[in-house]
Amino acid sequence: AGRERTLIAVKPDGVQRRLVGQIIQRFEQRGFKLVGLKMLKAPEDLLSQHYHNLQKKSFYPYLLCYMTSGPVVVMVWEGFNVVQTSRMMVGSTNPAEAQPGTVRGDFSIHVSRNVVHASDSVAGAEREIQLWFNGRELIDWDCCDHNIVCE
Ligand code: YYY
Ligand code: MG
Repeated sequence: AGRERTLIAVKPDGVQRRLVGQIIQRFEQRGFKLVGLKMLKAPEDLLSQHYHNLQKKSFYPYLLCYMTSGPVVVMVWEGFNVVQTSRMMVGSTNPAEAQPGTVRGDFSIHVSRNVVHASDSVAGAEREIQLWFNGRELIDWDCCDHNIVCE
């Protein structure tokens, strides 16, 4: 369980608003380990696979337009229960319902511009990590505080 991984992405609005550092800081200070990080302009075919379950939604074309409007910063974070804890740290999909203290609850107001992505299940995380990263981009390393933050 200590090696669970999730995909976190700062979306184009988050990058434009210079929130990348603050978002990384939250995951670092929580105790998770960064194992992958890159910036890119996401190609449309990658996004259509990433959001394959939303293709029939009315907002889907707007979502694609937004996600290709600028670069994203994509990360893989590792640690105990990281998928569920990250979803809690990110907050509700609709920022109007996101608790203060969450990324969306602190930095956003509208569902179409909610700053950050977080995988919603362990299986979903594995799928998304494979989609966005190749194996060589994921770094196998030991963080010196591993046995301090987790049994
Ligand atoms: O996983 P999460 O990002 O919290 O929500 P999803 O239901 O997977 O939707 C992905 C993405 O789509 C959401 O972060 C914003 C956008 N979206 C939207 O623009 N309008 C909606 N009514 C619902 C979702
Ligand atoms: Mg989702």
